[in-house]
Amino acid sequence: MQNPNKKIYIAGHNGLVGSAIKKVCTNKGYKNLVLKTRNEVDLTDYNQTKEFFLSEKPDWVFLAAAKVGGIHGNSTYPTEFLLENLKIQNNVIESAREAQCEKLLFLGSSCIYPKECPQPIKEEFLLTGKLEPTNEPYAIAKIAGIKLCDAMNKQYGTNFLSVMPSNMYGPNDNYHSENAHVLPMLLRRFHEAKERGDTKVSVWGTGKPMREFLYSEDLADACLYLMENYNASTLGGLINIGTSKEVSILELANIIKETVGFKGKLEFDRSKPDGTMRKVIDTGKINNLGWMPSRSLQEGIKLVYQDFLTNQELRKG
Ligand code: GFB
Repeated sequence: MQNPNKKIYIAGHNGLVGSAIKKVCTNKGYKNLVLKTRNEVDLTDYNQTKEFFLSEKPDWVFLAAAKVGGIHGNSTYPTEFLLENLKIQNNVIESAREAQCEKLLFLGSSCIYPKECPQPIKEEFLLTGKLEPTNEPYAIAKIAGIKLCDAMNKQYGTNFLSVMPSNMYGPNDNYHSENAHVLPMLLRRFHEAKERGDTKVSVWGTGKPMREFLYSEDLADACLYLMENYNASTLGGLINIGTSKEVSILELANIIKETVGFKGKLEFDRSKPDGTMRKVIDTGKINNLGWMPSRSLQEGIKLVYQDFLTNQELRKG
């Protein structure tokens, strides 16, 4: 651990990833966390963001504030996914440079890589092909953020790193019935079907796409580990974080069905898109630095179901 009094700003501390980073930093003994809600500092507003950074002058910045969502949300609101993400990341990254922050960690997602990438996906495959159309606006915003961090490192000597996790899940997720990611949506759908005594549950697409799921606290642990140890000039500006373990959507649905205790059948809705068929990332770079994930998918889903049962009315959105 480094100096426990490091001033750490977590942008997006109430979200899936930001709340996990907050928990891991607190558990490791960091005492000086700066946490601001959207009402206190609107990160889509450059003047507010700059003023906040210049008065607080954090040492470390975790940039976990973003407009995120699943395949339907991404396809339905392409403008917001592009524009809100560009605004937030531009304002935060630029302000962090102006406030001379020591380090910044920018969070994206494995969907930034080309749709037809060789698998597992290495960091160097960025910008080697066309993107998956359902999440192109989000991916383009995140690629712009990676390039902004790289440009500042090169031109101004900053130490800003971009981290690309696989599909995330964990406590404090969004359970919206249409716009959320597959794991929380299926968890909610199976739970509600069980409560109503339904005999079947709809699963979108063919069930064949493969996904790699990472528990949010494992990601947070990796982010803090990197923050404490990385130097973007030796590590490069981009690093993947994942488990390297894939499951099909069918396998995922069956694990959730079992965890929830739903006894009926699955019904595939082929009118809904499959999206990318496969996107397993190569995690050799972070594994070689000494970091490994610790939770299995079965374990993680049990923890998330407990969180859902405790907070379900808050989470549905
Ligand atoms: O999490 P998800 O929506 O996003 O997962 P992506 C979509 C996959 O799960 C597709 C299937 O293959 C869907 O057909 N699926 C099955 C479902 N049932 C459901 C359901 O009830 N809801 C949802 N949402 N999907 C996102 C990107 O891609 O991944 C983002 O759009 C981001 O930009 C995120 O990168 C991590 O994995 O396809």
